[in-house]
Amino acid sequence: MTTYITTPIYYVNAEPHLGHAYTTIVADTYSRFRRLQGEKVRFQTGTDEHGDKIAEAAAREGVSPKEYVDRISGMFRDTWPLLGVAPDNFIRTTDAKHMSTVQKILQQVYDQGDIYFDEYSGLYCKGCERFLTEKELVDGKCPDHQIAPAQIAEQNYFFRMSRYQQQLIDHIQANPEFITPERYRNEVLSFLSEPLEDLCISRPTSRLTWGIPLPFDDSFVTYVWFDALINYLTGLGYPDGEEFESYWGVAEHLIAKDILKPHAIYWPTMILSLGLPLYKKLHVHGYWNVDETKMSKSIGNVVRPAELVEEYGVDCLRYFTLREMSFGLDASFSSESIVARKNSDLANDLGNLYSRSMAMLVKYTGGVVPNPAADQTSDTVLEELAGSVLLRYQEAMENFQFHRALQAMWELISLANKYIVTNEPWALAKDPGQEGRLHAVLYNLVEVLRLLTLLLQPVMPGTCAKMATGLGLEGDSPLVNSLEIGGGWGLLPVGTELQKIDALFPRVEQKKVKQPVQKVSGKKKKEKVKAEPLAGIITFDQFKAVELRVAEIVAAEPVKKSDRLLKLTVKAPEERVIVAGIAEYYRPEEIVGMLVLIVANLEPVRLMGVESQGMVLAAKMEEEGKSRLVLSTVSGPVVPGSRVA
Ligand code: ME8
Repeated sequence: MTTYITTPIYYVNAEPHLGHAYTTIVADTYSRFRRLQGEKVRFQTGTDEHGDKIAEAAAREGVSPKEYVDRISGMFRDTWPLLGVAPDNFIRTTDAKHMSTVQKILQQVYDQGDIYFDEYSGLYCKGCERFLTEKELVDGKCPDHQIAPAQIAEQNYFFRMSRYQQQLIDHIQANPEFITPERYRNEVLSFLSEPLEDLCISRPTSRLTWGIPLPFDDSFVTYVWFDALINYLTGLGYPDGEEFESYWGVAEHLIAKDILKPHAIYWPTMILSLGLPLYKKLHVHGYWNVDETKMSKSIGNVVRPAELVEEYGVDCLRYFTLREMSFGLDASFSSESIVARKNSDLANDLGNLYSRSMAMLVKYTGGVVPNPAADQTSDTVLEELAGSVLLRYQEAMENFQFHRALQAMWELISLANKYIVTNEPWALAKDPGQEGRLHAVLYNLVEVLRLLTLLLQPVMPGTCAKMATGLGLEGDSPLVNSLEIGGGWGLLPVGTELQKIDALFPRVEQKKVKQPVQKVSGKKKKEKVKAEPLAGIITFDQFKAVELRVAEIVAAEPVKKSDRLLKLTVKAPEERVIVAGIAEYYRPEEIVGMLVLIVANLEPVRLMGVESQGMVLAAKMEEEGKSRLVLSTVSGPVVPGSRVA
């Protein structure tokens, strides 16, 4: 099996930011995952170097376009290794090979009558480098660039896109996986329900010279999109390269929704005109936003990936982006969210599991993988969950559901951390009669670490290389490099000597959030206070006034005439009733017996006719655009009524 995965080739009119980093990290992670599955993989990225935007950026800097594109393309190329990204090919549209193939393709399409000369007038957006239709405008402006497009009339060459409209519709309808997630497929089909206009594919040299000359009329250069999309072929050595043979049939393109139309409409119609099979899949993701606005170089609100790597580490950045964004939807960047992920998911959950387990192995077995065979009371809880996590992981990774794959792995991490607490290896170690059991518990833990090293490798390759060293494995051992060989249980050889390694994820301090300052102004003007997250700093005495307790839910039932509320009877330690807005997330029977945290000294309130004597604490999560409440609980058995300090 083979995989060919591409990113967009990025415009070199500004340096790389988190948006570019995300797409490229996804492509890198996916190609590493396919390699773990034993596939032959080709991963291509590169830079898009012709067109108005680039010519203008060079002019602004007072350098020749060539000098300019060499410099910025170099910045993109140099950024990828900093992010642990290792493409197999980096293509530039100024490469001689690419330029000559684009000309050959243009000639072929022209000769077969799919390109004609005509006069055109339309609304042109420089930011998009394409003509927009009236329908695409919002308040007369391009929604992506917030500028009104210019009315341009000129004679140009056109590609007969309309000729392939029906064939494209049929293909999309017959292949539900062609464009995913589904919302983007629907968007494309809805666009295609109107008659498709032909595509203007030239620019007169009187207006732009920085482009590939048309082979049949040198008073024009090629429209940048017609030039750029062809990179996916030229990067494989089309038409007669060996790579073209092996990889074109399995091409998967990865983009954000900003360039859906060129990839889902221009490109497939171009491919059909060339008489080639269509690409296999188009994967479309959402935007990284800062303060609700798309991160973009033209808006100027960019986050630089190299700086994030410096501050948080490369694997933390990779993990954060893949975990935080549900593929297909928008996500927000903030330094608070990356710090929270690092401290909680990486340092606490994964880092602690690794360091605790390794420390116990050093202490109780001298750092040698013990033999679990003598255990008379063996348990399979970790093994069973590992099996189901492996299946869910593979399915999620194949479907670009990276956050789901990571959630599944974190279930295993969380169970392994609980397994330590419930099995108390330190107590087993005190009793010589329990040595067999101790060894089995430690073996199960070290085997979880090995599996995590295998599964996490596409996301955090550097960390996993360290973890493999710690487990006494060679970096290229199939036990941590092949899902087929390493995906089973009980594979880490007994007697393997573990190695000491540094902490995987040192914690980072959350920077102090500034208290929003409200200016008091004498004028009667309505003050617009910018919505900032409230730091909510309180004194210790204020905190002490809040009485938090552990409560056991002894009964639960829906509150009449409410979809949202459950009436809980809790013991804390006296019995009381609390009304909680959790009916959408929990069924009454599943929470009876649960130990939860409550605020015990709130003034009672009546909710839908029921008096509530307190409040249950829950974490609020945003998942796929919906929020969800998860009850907070305690990690071990606690007497109901205990104070939470
Ligand atoms: O469009 N959030 O190049 P480009 C998520 N040269 N991803 C983002 C993003 C954001 N805020 N901003 C950019 C071009 N991206 C053309 C492509 S391909 C034949 C030609 C990522 O530099 C995302 O992958 O504007 C998006 O599709 C791409 O950068 C656009 O890069």
